[in-house]
Amino acid sequence: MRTTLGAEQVQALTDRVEAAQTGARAMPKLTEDFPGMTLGDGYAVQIALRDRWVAQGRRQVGWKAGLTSQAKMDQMGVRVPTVGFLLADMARPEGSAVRTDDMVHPRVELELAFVTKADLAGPDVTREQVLAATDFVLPAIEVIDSRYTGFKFDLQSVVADNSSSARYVVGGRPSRPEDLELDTLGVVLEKNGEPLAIAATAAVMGHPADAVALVVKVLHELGQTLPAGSFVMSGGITEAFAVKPGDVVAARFQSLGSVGVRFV
Ligand code: 0L1
Ligand code: MG
Repeated sequence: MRTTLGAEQVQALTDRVEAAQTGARAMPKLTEDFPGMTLGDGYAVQIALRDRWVAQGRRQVGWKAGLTSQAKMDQMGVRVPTVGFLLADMARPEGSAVRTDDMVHPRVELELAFVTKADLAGPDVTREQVLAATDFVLPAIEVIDSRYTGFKFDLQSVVADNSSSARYVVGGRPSRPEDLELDTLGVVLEKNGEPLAIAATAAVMGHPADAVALVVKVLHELGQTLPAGSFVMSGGITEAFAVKPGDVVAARFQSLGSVGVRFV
């Protein structure tokens, strides 16, 4: 990927993103100060943040695909799917109370998560290769939190902000991919007992395994691979919905069960 920022600028922007994330503070888009920033620069900041946190002892468990459904792209006005890293300490237990005071303006998404059993690498991984490399899938809720003012950003800025990654919750029944049609699973997202959105998993790039293939392709462009044992969230099936203290969210997946969480 083409980059324009020097190492010092990448570190300075990494400091800025880290401060916004850890302090739950909204910031202007990075492109306001660096209008020539490229997508490659956004990923350079994201990977620098990942490397910094891993060096501090935080453990990476995998990756997420973002903006993989038409509903999400329409909602955010961005046309290209993105990737973000997931750390073990971003996970919250199913049914637990998730704090909102350490986030800027959290939103929830309902996603199909994959756990892999074989390495995946390269620019042209197929849906079939992803499915063969998948140990099991399970329902997940992603809590995203853009650190940009008003949840408004461009592609370069959102990638630098780790594609708005914040928290995630998994639950339901882990299931083998060969036992299911992963593209035709119906899903319902409920908030406070009311259905907010009803959709099917095909909304994610036609098939959620294609989003995992896209993650592998982007990782290849960044000189990385997806090792066996990775946890991958394949992207929101519907648009994202804002949550506030007191809200209870449940994601119900056909054949896979439910996952729920409440916000405090
Ligand atoms: O998980 C996602 O789809 C988030 C991607 C980044 C854009 C956003 O914050 O909605
Ligand atoms: Mg997501």
